[in-house]
Amino acid sequence: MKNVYVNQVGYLSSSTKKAVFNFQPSNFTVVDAKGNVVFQGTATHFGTDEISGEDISFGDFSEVNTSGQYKILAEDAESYSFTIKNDCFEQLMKHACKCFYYLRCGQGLDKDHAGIYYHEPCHTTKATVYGEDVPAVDVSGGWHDAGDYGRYSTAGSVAVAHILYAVRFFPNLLQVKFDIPEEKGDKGLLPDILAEVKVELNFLMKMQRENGSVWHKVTTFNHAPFIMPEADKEELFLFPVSSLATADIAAVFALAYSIYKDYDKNFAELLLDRAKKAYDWLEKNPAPTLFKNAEGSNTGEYPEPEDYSNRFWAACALYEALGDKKYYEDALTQKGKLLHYDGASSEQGFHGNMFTCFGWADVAGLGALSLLLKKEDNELTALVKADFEKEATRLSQNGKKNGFGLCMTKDDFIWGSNMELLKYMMILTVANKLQPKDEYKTLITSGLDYLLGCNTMNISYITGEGTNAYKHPHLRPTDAAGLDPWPGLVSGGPNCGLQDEIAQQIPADTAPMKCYEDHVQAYSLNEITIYWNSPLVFVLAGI
Ligand code: G3I
Ligand code: 9MR
Ligand code: ZN
Repeated sequence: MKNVYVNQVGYLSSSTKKAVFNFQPSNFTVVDAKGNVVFQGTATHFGTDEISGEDISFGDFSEVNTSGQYKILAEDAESYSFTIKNDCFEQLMKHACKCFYYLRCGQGLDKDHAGIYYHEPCHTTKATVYGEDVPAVDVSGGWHDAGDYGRYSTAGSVAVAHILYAVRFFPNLLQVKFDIPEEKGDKGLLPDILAEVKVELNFLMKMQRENGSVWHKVTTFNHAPFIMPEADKEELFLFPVSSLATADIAAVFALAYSIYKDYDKNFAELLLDRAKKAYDWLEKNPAPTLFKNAEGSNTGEYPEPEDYSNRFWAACALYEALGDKKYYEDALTQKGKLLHYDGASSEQGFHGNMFTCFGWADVAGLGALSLLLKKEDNELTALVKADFEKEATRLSQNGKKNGFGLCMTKDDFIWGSNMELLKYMMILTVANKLQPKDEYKTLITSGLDYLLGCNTMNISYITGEGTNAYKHPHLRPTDAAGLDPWPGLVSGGPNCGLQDEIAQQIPADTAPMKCYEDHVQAYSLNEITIYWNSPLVFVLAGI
């Protein structure tokens, strides 16, 4: 079938605008809502690329910048409609932020703020400390991780970090209002984004033990069936502490301290105190304490093979917050361990994407963001600046190898490929802040275009955004209630790994961009998580 792929939400008036064709029209037109032709362009043939597997042409219509609703016509095919506007992504940003509210655990969601997604308080019973004979602990609160009801310390810290670094780099995020219950600081109401993030920070504080260490996760022993959260009454377990969780929490609390101190002094002091306590524990326990699921338990493992990037992040974040040289020295030590572990050659002075990585596992890139915020002239800052530029250059080269101008290669189409893309878009956002370049902006635009429909599935990977947005996320509450999902949720996206039963029905030689199905049970393709939405918030704040 002939398709014209576009960003189904739309384009900022000033940005580059392109449509992608899976056929070879010689020209194309842009028509407005009344059917008037406002632009005629010629299409450029790209050829077949390895990520889409399709013979691609594309057309540029950047010249069209009058606000309005449009479509692209070429031969007998037409695109979905889209908007051109100055503030095209304002609603998307509100929706992306509100997703965290809908995922709140512990408290119920009230009808005033949640509407049809209202539910009773959930997961409020005390959690059993797995394998220990000690009293059960109240760790209620925070956000459900994803389509499941687990709450995981490393995943939660990283999601909060994406948002809070966004606040530091792009304070305009503090103005975004998305209709959540009000929360007071000591200087009046908190900005919505800080009120929402405080919910998760309060939970993460409960995950810290008296000795400063942090439980890796709290979940039922196995994933719940597809029931409402309040119907999930199975026993909750706190699974063992890890240095991964402890370091991530030290880092994110230090980062949060530097923001909340201007809004909520007592809360900020508490965060700092807890960050130091976690760091003390790390110092007393220098060997990695990694994590493995208990025998027979199937909830998220979030395993990591080492804790150097986590300790690097903690050291950088505390250094940024407090300025004590000791933390800087610690960061240098962890950098050495990371390079040694990875075997990355520093001879050309480039370390792959090690110091630009912001995932749930590799977090040295988050430490790099703290160094960039500190704005000091030192060895580590010079290193991470150079790495951001080199990684952005590599991404620019990737963008030339496919017809979508997308900065991804076939190896990026793994579980959560949309986050691989969003992480790259974060790198480009930061690189563009360090040294503005049109090609970085164009790549960010192409990334957003891809997520919002300019892809070979012709689908928007964000619920409710665009005419043909996916509708069946692997998400328990909406499925159990028989509701369409709320808007703003980022799907995991195409994954060549074919790691669930639905995905396994996709033929093995399918092109990476096509390894996707909008199916509620396809958890390796179509789940949602807090840390797939949080990098979207960062990227939109940057735009
Ligand atoms: O790192 C390797 C890479 O070297 C290799 O080339 C590639 C090809 O297979 O795989 C990469 O590893 C993948 C890993 O994620 C790193 O991103 C694994 O295949 C993949 O199975 C693994 O998926 C993770 C998944 O849990 C299973 O562990 C996802 O990243 C992670 O987001 C997801 O997290 C789940 C939680 O467990 C539970 N809650 C929902 C959440 C989202 O689905
Ligand atoms: O629903 C679970 C999802 O959140 C996880 O990402 C995924 C991998 O841990 O597991 C899903 O749960 C499935 C379980 O692992 C196996 N049985 C089917 C479950 C989904 O209904
Ligand atoms: Zn809950």
